[in-house]
Amino acid sequence: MNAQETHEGKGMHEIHMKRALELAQSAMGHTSPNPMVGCVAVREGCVVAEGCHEEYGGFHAERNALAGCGEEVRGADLYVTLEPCCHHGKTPPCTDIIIEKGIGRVFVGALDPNPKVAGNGVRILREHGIEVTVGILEEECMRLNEIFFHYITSGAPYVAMKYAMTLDGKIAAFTGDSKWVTGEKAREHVQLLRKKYSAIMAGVDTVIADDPMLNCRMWNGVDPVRIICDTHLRIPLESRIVQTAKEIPTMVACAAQTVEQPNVSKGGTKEELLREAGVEVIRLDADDHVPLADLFCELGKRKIDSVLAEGGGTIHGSLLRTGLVNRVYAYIAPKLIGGKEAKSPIEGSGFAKMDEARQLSDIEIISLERDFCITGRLSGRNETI
Ligand code: AOF
Ligand code: ZN
Repeated sequence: MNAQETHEGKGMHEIHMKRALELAQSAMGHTSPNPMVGCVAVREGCVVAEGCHEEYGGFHAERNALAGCGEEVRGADLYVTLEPCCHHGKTPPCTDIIIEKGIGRVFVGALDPNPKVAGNGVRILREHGIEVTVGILEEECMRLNEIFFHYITSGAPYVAMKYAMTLDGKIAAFTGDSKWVTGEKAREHVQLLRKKYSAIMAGVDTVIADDPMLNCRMWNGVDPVRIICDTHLRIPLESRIVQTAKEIPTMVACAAQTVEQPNVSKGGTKEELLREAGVEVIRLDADDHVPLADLFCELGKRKIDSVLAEGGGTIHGSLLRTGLVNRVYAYIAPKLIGGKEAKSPIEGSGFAKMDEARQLSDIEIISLERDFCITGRLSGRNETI
């Protein structure tokens, strides 16, 4: 094999795109609702520049890679995980800097579904005589940004349902004891999800029972926005979530019809007291439950691109019926606890027939010491709840 072939082989394109993917992923948790994007410039087989989109509002991957470069990138090949943008957003178009620096060829992972880009980035580059190839490691590039792809095309957050259960399908013992179903490694993996997802959702019963923080406790972590579904505003003012609402964004969703008496001793209504504590109260048009589809719509408007539901069985039961769940993460501990009264991860009334069961696709099984995480995609079917 001569040097030219080594540089040109399909394998080489994939190696460079893999590096670009690695760079993209290094910014996980910091770019939302923007995508994670990585970029590598290669000349004569050597990497001469690289960068990624580091944070929302900051420069894009291409500008971060190329801005400080001169002659060394003239005529180079550029590998980008997402189609370069061509619009003026918070930053100037990436197509400008690619043209300006004299890049020779561009290899793109996946096209950008943002209507402001959507093929126009590639078109503009080609109009300037730059050779563009689309689809290097396309599946990986799309999977990395499944949240962005969903949010930019629907305006609704990407929803994942997460739970941990024993091999006999229980999330706690019949006494309610649930610490811990899975081991440390599996619980560390959950922290990674909390970094990846912009928001975490739980029911008020979980707050009352466990007084959790629902934050991200990993190194270099990012706390998700906490969203509590609480039809009748029962959340305790003393709970750790309310007490830390000034430091970690927190929303409580309740039914519009929830009527509260002023709490004279505490100096206001529950809603007023929650707001004072830093909680955003979202009232939704319903009387005896939180309408989840409407809640997601409100969250989408607030630029929340993804929600990790770590609810109890009730919330998960409602979520399953909405048909709005995009992904499931089921953590499974190979242990048995038994008990008719022991809770399971998805309650509600359930579906009547096995052929109504929701089927997951693109299944991935992750081994986490003694435990497993089974994750897969769910595709939509709507029932309004
Ligand atoms: C790229 N490279 O690294 C990223 C891109 O408001 P702005 O200026 O940050 O633009 C955000 C949009 O730009 C986003 O919705 C997506 O379409 C694209 N993101 N494009 O060429 C990047 N982060
Ligand atoms: Zn850009």
